Amino acid sequence: MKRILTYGTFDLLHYGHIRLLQRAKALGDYLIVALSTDEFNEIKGKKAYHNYETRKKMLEAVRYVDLVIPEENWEQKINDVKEYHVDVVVMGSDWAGSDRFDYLKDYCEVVYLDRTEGVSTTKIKKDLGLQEPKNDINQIPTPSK
Ligand code: C2G
Repeated sequence: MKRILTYGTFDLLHYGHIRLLQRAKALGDYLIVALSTDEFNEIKGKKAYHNYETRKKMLEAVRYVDLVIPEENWEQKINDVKEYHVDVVVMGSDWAGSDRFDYLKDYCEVVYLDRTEGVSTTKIKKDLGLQEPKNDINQIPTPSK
């Protein structure tokens, strides 16, 4: 049983995430996703649209995912690899060579898969106009009824 582990926020689950999970699972038999908690997202400087529980439920519904665990800090990865007997850590190529992952090569294989071009959670939010509203000082306040 070859065990694969990947990390991420997986907010507004999209085709780029699904392709990553699909290719990661194809490298082995069991795929674990360490999902960034809302608190860790704050540390990462990310504000997810869906909270952790919702993002977890969505990932658990993906056929390639066998287990979802919380990602609470940058430091837990070696422990995760040992605790879950991980053979391969997989990340998208935007993480290639990162000191957040390359050191894991002393404990398991580390594979970076090409990122899917043209889609991202940030792009979806922007295209849907979900970006945080800017304080438009010129906005004329609507008169209260
Ligand atoms: N991804 C991808 N193609 C995209 C978008 C994302 O392959 N178009 C991959 C990313 O490279 C990552 C995974 O999908 O491997 C999850 O992406 P994010 O949720 O953006 O993850 P990130 O915020 O990079 O969190 O400790 C590591 C962090 O938790 C990784």
